[in-house]
Amino acid sequence: MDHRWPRDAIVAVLSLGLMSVVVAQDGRLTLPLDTGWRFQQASGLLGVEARAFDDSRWTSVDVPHTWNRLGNDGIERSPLSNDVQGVGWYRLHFRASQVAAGGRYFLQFDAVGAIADVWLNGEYLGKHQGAFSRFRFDASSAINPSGDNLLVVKADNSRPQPGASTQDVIPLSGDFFVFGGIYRSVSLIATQPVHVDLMDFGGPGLYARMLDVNATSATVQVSGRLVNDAGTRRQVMVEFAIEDAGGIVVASKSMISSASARGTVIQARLRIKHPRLWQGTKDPYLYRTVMTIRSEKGLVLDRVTQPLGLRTMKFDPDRGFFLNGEHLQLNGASMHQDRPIKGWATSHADQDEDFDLLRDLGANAVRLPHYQHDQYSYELADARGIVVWAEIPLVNRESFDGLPANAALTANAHQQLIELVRQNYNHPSIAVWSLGNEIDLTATQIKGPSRPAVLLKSLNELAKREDPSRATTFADCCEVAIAPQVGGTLVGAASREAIVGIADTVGYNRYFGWYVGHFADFGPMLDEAHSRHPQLPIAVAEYGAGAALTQHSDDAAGGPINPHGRPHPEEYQNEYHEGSWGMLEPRGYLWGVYIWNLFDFASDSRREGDLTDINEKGLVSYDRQTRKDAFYFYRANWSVEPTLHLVGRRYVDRAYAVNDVKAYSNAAEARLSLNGDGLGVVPCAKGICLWRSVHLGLGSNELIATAQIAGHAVSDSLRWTLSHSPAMVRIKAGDISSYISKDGQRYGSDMYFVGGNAGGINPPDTAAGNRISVLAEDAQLYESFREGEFTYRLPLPNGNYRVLLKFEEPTATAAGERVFDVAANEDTRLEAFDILAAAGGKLKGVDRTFDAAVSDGTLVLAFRPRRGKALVSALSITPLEPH
Ligand code: GCB
Repeated sequence: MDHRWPRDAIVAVLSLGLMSVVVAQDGRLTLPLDTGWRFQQASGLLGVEARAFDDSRWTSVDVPHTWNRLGNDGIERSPLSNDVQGVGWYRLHFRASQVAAGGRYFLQFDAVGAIADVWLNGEYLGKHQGAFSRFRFDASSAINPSGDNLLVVKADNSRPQPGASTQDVIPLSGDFFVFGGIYRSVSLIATQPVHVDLMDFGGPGLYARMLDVNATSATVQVSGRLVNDAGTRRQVMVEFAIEDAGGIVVASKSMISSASARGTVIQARLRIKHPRLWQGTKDPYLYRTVMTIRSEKGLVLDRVTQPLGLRTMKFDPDRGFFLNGEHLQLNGASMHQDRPIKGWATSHADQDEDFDLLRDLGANAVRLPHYQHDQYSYELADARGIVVWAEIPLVNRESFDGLPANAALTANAHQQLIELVRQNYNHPSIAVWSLGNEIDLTATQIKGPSRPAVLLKSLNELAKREDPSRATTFADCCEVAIAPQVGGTLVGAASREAIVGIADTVGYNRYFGWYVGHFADFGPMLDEAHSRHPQLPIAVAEYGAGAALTQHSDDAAGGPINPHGRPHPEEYQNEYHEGSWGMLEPRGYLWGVYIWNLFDFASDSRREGDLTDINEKGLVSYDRQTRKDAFYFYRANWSVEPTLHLVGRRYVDRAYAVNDVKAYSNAAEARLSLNGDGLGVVPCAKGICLWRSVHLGLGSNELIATAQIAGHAVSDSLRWTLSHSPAMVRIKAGDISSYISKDGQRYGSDMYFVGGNAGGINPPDTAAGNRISVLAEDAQLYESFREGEFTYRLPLPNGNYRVLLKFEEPTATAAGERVFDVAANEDTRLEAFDILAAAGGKLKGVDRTFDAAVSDGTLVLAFRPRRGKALVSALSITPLEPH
């Protein structure tokens, strides 16, 4: 582990003349360079690297820092947003002092988005292309060890496009915002001339590979890269040791080596008897691998410490994932690295919180997409026993023109893969290296020139060379024809080059019931994929649905949803996850499932739900303050922590008096009360407890659920209000959302129906300019409908009612094409009704009214076709006498 010294401390130590003592003990020193920067977002500046350049008007900043800011203000983009992608300049003055004669200095950047050019005291140190990996420059010749140093960094996150500085730097595209700036820490590392290599693609220079791990012994091969910058050959002592968590050395080996300028790889095999294995969340036990270089006199010249977790990981195409020989179902979620206001410039505390939420969900796995995350995240995964999917930022496409990736882009993808692997090689939590995500999303068909397979194969071979011990994977969007059920057409039916099977495993990104088809398509699609690739371990790398905290539905099955628009009722996400998990959970061949996404995240192409610039598929809000209902569905299914959560706490002002009440819980059964009155005990199955047809009273209603879970009494409560008489029901048929009519009446979203299909005169994703309208005083009330043969079973107090039905004809062009009856409690009230004839044409609103009596608590309205399909747009049932 690096020894971090406050900037003042190192100077103080040096000036006291104690440096040699410190170096002798610790080998290397790290000087954080996070504070005191000057910053300016500007393209076209010249001479910024020169000492004489005047930055006095620049902004004072500390890093981590980004100039970009994304987020919403209400439903709109925040006026404080800054989505400018281009150049930002940073300048820092700092002092460093001589470590020892001939000492070496390295500047370390933990990440700069997306391209960095670096100058020290006017000398150009180099360029790094890639927004996510750590990189270092040898600053020994440029540094002024005893005086002032000027460090200048040009960060460039220009939007990738042909001709841009980023045109050959992955990712070329993606559903996430690439923040610009020095968004992770910067430090100066001082070493002795003989040291562990720091110029190994940002890696630690010390790598431990497990050769054989079992309960009785573990054999670990350690490799250390030794560098001598002294100019003359030197004999040194290299010690490799494995320490347990308490710092006790459990295995070690020493050897004399002659350190040469070109660098020497030194290897040793260490054996640990009766090892304590890294057992995931059960027991994430960590050892440490330590490499120490000593001078002939025994002084420590350098020391590097890396995490070591002893474990085996295996993937079986039929039985899934195995940790240390035992089956482990990987239940995971993905998370991006951004936060409101801070963007990518997050802190360790932020990452702690993210992992706390992941654990609270009950997950034991994480996909860290679509790029290399901060070292600290992988450290957290090690420490908490979370199995990691790590990934390079090869996203959506390999070129702009559909041609195969060019040499420069291929080289950049290779560089970022080597960086990912070397920098994270020692994290026991990492199970797979992902070579990319949906790289053929924009690919042309097989006859076209795009060849994602060529790039993927080269990356796969590289990953295998770099790390033969780990499996590779890839997140697939578009494999051919594997969902025959979806709307009768083949999903991904365009012939594409086969890329599933290039990596050792695959993860499917699929959104049935969101972008395509229905949740129920997921199972058959996966079975088809499994039988197509019987030897390939398969996972689900993404599935998810958007959820807005302020948008609600009475019945998420009541109407279609526009995945690319608004609204995105929270209740739909619940249905989506209940339905999808029902497909995934029984399929034991899946080696893992990853929800997309644990958190809402910034994506400037999105205007969805109740947000702008945010992808709101998270189970937790962007600010991490609100766990959406669906979070608790997984907690109930995945976590052993007692969970009892009443669903719908944000949908307070209810449209209907009679609702099903649902709780997510891992209790066997739960009890519900309404305003103090018991409503009974229901069993909870697969995480869901359901009380049917709960009648709310006018005003405020308090619901309290209670249960016993593993000897703990748990409870949850919420308040729902009903602001109209329970003897009144107004329904907007075929709509997932409620509607306030022009005369101020509230129509709830479609509910209480049995059968029929939801429809509308404008498909949900119709652009504003292309929408058609109905001729009616309140046109919107007629735009959606329920169609087919269907019934409404309306819970109402006994009494007499006026029934008002609203119709419009969306498709028929002649009278007689659509003819149906409407019966109230089996009494036909509209006979051979023909909307077109009654309205005098297509797309014209027409209403019908009749009275009906309720004597057993339910009004049944049956819509029965005679010719074509029956249809209704809105229903309004009001009492004839006061209730
Ligand atoms: C995907 C992508 C991911 C997107 C996600 C979505 O397939 O891999 O980057 O964010 O879908 O939300 O559409």
